[in-house]
Amino acid sequence: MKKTILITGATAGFGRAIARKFAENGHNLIITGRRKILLDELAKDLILTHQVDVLPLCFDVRKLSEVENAITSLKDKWRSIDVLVNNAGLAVGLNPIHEGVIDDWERMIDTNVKGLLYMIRMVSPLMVARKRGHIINIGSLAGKEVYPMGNVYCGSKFAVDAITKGARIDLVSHHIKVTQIAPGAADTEFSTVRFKGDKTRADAVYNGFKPLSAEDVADVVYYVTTLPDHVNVNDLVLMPTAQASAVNFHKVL
Ligand code: NDP
Ligand code: 8X3
Repeated sequence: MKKTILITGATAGFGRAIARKFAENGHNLIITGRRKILLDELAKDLILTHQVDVLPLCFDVRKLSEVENAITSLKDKWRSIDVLVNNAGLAVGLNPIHEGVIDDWERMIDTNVKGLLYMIRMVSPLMVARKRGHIINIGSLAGKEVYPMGNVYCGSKFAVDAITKGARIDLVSHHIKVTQIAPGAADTEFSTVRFKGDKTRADAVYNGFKPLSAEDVADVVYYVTTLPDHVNVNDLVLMPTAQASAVNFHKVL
């Protein structure tokens, strides 16, 4: 069955790979992000390559009015969202808490927590009305374990963990699946964003071991949407084989 999949943060990393994976499998997509050129390029490519319908929506998940406008102005054809992948998110900075940069904290909390909530608040009523749907939140190992200087990023992902559980409880009677996928280290734009464009520092994070790729994560996100109607993956921690915990890696340097 052809589904409609809404993916936030589809201009890079996991989101882009998730969009490709669903398009390869013939599903229609609403893709979002702030970088319009990248969104439009991806939409064009997926339409041409996979003959699916793709609606690019450029907005910032931190801005409630933009989220509201994006969802309320969807034409009927696009309102039947079967899967919402709440992927947009970021870490900014890696400082001990007493040296934390308040603007970094606000960007993380506004994006990872409030942006995710805004999306759920706008999309879940459409699912409730149809008595079907699947919300997939991209959490993190950082939402399971706290690591040195992870303070606020970890806090934001622990919040995703709790919000996922709460949403599942509230939506169970409406036949809506709620899943968290919590990856460990993955090589995307994530570390470049965290280190504010310092590529050398970002690349060093992945030295000496094979991290997850965006495609690894996309495969798992796709998989959880292929299960029978009565089966849900509540929570899935996905790790590189060479990573045992937030701070334990087998590195060969
Ligand atoms: P990337 O930096 O590669 O991609 C992040 C995506 O989020 C981009 O498409 C970006 O789009 C979008 N985004 C960021 N801020 C906003 C915003 N305010 N409004 C709309 N879109 C936004 O990172 P990843 O793919 O690695 O990260 C995706 C998710 O996975 C995040 O939630 C991250 O926390 C989580 N994660 C990442 C891990 C990793 O090691 N890489 C591991 C575990 C979890 P644009 O800039 O165009 O707005
Ligand atoms: C990203 C993984 O361990 O860098 O969420 O926080 S980690």
